[in-house]
Amino acid sequence: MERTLILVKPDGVQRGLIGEIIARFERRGLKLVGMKFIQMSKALAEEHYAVHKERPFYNSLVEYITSGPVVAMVWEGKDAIAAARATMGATNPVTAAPGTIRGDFGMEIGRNLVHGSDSPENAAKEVNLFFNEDELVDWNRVTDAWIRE
Ligand code: D4T
Repeated sequence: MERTLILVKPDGVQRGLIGEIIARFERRGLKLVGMKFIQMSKALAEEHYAVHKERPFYNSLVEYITSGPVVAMVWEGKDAIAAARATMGATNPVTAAPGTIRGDFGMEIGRNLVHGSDSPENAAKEVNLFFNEDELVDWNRVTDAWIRE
């Protein structure tokens, strides 16, 4: 079973899309194992986006992700990382397919509503960055037999 860190970014929160975004992961069949509503500190944002430190858009990324509260979540499932990224759509909402979160609600790369881990290594790092082990819930979902073969 794979886990992935998903963030509803400040634009998703401000635009009242928290429920809409969560519903898409939930309906897909991913299982929620952790969730919190937080204001990210600059230090947390800099660590989260450390891989982009040398990119020209790094400062605006940090400013954007700390500009208001975010919803941080851990979702679990078989191929959870790829499934979540497919549900989110391409990084740039303009090219994201209709039916995806970014394709349905976004217009610009700098306001792309959600973050999702892009590899198992990064997912492990990001989950640890946002959650302590005791904040993740191990639970049995009664519908699993109808979602997984
Ligand atoms: P995140 O990390 O937000 O889920 O986005 P992606 O995983 O889909 O995309 P990414 O790591 O390539 O980019 C991280 C973040 O930077 C913003 N960005 C990216 C930007 O503002 N300008 C750019 O040219 C690029 C490539 C958008 C997402």
